[in-house]
Amino acid sequence: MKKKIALLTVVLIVAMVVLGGSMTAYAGHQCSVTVIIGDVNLDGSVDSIDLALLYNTTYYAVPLPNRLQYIAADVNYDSSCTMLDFYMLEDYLLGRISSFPAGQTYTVYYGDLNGDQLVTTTDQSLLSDYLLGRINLTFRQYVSADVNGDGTVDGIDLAIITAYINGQIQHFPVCPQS
Ligand SMILES: [Ca+2]
Ligand SMILES: [Ca+2]
Ligand SMILES: [Ca+2]
Repeated sequence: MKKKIALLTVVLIVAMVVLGGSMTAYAGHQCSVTVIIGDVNLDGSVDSIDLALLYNTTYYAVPLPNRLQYIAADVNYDSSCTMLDFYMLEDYLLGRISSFPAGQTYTVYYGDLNGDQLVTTTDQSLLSDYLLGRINLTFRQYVSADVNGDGTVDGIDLAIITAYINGQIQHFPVCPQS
């Protein structure tokens, strides 16, 4: 009988450690996506195809389908996608420059608008300010704010971020559930 209780205690402790551990991991779970700067078509390499795509976007005003592409396309990091980015990408591909002001890669942490890699009330306030028309969001902020991944930043994203901060949900819909 004593043995059985001891075994049960061990099983309970193991279960608590395993469950507790996974719960902590869940609470801290937050996904990210990394973009290679200059890789406008998001295929993993920076080449002439990206330059052609950037030309279409900047010269003919053909919109890029994915907001992540704007992060990749804004190589001079002035929060807009213009011919200046095109010329800079051209210089890069011709070997005239070896780096971009925007850096080599950028990692978007979903829900994190102020770039501290955490999701807090600061991010919530930035998003409400944007929704109220008080501020603009950069390409990087826009992608991070779209936590349901529908390509638009709106009140639904704010509701999801609020629920996340309040501990009502542990995952953003945009994040893959494993
Ligand atoms: Ca590419
Ligand atoms: Ca730019
Ligand atoms: Ca959204």
